[in-house]
Amino acid sequence: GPFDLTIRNGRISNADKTFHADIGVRDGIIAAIGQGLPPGREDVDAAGLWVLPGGIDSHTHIEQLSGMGVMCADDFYSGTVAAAFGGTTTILSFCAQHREDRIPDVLADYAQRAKEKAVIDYGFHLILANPDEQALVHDLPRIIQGGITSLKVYMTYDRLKLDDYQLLDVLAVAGEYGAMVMVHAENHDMIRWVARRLLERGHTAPKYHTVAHDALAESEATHRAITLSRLVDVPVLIVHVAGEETVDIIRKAQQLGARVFAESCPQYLFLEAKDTDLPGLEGAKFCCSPPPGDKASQEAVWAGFKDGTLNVYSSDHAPYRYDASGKLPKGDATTFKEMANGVPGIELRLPLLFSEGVMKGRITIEEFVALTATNHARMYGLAPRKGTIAVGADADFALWDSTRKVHVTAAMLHDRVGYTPYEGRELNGWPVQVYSRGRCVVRNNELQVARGSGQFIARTRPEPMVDRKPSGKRGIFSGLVGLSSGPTEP
Ligand code: DUC
Ligand code: ZN
Ligand code: ZN
Ligand code: ZN
Repeated sequence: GPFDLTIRNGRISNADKTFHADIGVRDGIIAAIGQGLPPGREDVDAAGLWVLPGGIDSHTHIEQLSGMGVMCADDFYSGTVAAAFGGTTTILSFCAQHREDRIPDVLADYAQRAKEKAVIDYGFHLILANPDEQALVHDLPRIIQGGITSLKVYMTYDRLKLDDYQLLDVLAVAGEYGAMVMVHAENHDMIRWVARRLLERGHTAPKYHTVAHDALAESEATHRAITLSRLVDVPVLIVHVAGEETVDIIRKAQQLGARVFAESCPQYLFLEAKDTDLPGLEGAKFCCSPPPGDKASQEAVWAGFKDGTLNVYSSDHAPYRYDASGKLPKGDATTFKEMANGVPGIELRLPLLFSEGVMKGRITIEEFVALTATNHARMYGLAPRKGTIAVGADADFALWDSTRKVHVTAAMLHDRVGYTPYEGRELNGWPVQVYSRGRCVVRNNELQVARGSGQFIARTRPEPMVDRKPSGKRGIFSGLVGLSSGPTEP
C-alpha cells in the first residue's frame, strides 16, 4: 500500500556505500528502499540532494547543572531544536550526579525535564561522581538494564574526579553489566600545579587556560585510563581527544589489541589555542577542556578520524553564555580557573565537517556518515535502530543540499548561547530537511514539530561489550563485582 512518506530520487549514503534510491516510510520506520516506490501521503523529490542518516550527537550537555553550580543555557527544547536544525536526529546528553545525589533521583529529574521538552529522540549517559557501594552494587546494574548503557567518569575537577581505584571499580561493573565507560582524561594535579603558579603571578586571562591544561596532562591521563581498562579487560572510550600525543597513545593501544575507542569534536579540528589570545576576556569564548592545540594537533585529529583511531565525532555542546550566568561568573574579574569550560557546537557540528571534510575532499561521504551517526549507534547501543538508512530502522534522515552556502553567525543558530566560536565562517552544504521517525522536523528553515515530541531511547548493549570472549584475566574479576567493590578509600 502507499507509504506515509516517500523520499524520491535522493543520493543515499550509509557508512558502507552510496546509491540512488527511493525510501518508503510507514509508522516511523523505513519500510522499503528501492526504485520507483509507490507514492507517499507526503511525497518528497530529493533529486540533487544527499540523503544521509540523521546525525547522532553522543556528547551534549543540555539543561545540566555543572559541578560548580552553573546551569547550561540550553534546555531540552532549545538544545534539541538546535540539534535538529543542524541535521541531528538523536542526542545523548548527561545526567550529572553530584557527590551527594542519589542516582535514581538524578535520573528521574532529567527524564522528566527531557520528556516535556525534547523535539528529537534522546538518551542519557550517567556522570558518576560517587561510585560508592550503593552505586556499584545496586544503582548501576539497574540503570544499565533500564537502557542507560554508558557512564562518564572524570579524572579531573575537584567535585567530579575519581581516583584510579574508583575507576577500576567502575570499569569492573561496566564490564559485568555491559556499559560503555567514557573517560574525561586529564591529569588533575598537573593542571592544578601549573594553574596555581600562573595565578600567583597574575596570569589570569583566558589564554592561560590553555597553558594550565598542557597536552601532557591529557596524554598522561589517557595512557593511565587505557592501562586501567586493560588491567580489567573492559572497553573504554576516551572523549574529546585534542592532542597529537594522545591520538598516538590511543592508536598504539588499539594496535596492541586493546578495546579502546575515542571521540573528538569540531573544536579540535577547527579551533586553536591561539584563538584564546584575544583582548579582555573574549578568549573565554574559545576555552574548553581539554583545550585545542595547534595546527599539528588539528592534523593529528584529522588523521585519527581518517585511519579509524578516533571513532566518533560529537559536539561536546557546552552551552554557557558569555556572561555572569555562564563563562564569566565574576564578570571582568573572572580568572581562567573560574570560567565555565566548554564551547557550543550542537547545530554546526555536521555542517562544519560536511563543508571542511567532505566538500574539501578530506574525508569521504561514507566516512562522514560513520563518524557522525553509524559509529555512535554502535558504540552506544543505538544500532540497528538508528545510525543507518536501512529497512526496519527508524526513519531518521537529513536531506543535504551541497550547493547551499552559509555564512555563520550566532544570530542564525537556535541555541541560547548567544555566541559561536565559528562566527563568520563560510560553509558549503546544509541539511535543508530533517526527518525523525518519519516526522518532518525541519523544513523551509522552520521547525515542524511540537515540544515534547521526541522520545527517550532505552539503549541496548554497546557493540564493543557484546559477544566478548572473556580473557583469562577478565575471568578473575568477573563475578567478584559485588564483593570487591566495597566503599573505596578516600
Ligand atoms: N568536559 C566536557 O566533557 N565538556 C565540557 C567541559 C569538560 O571539561
Ligand atoms: Zn569532559
Ligand atoms: Zn562534555
Ligand atoms: Zn559571508
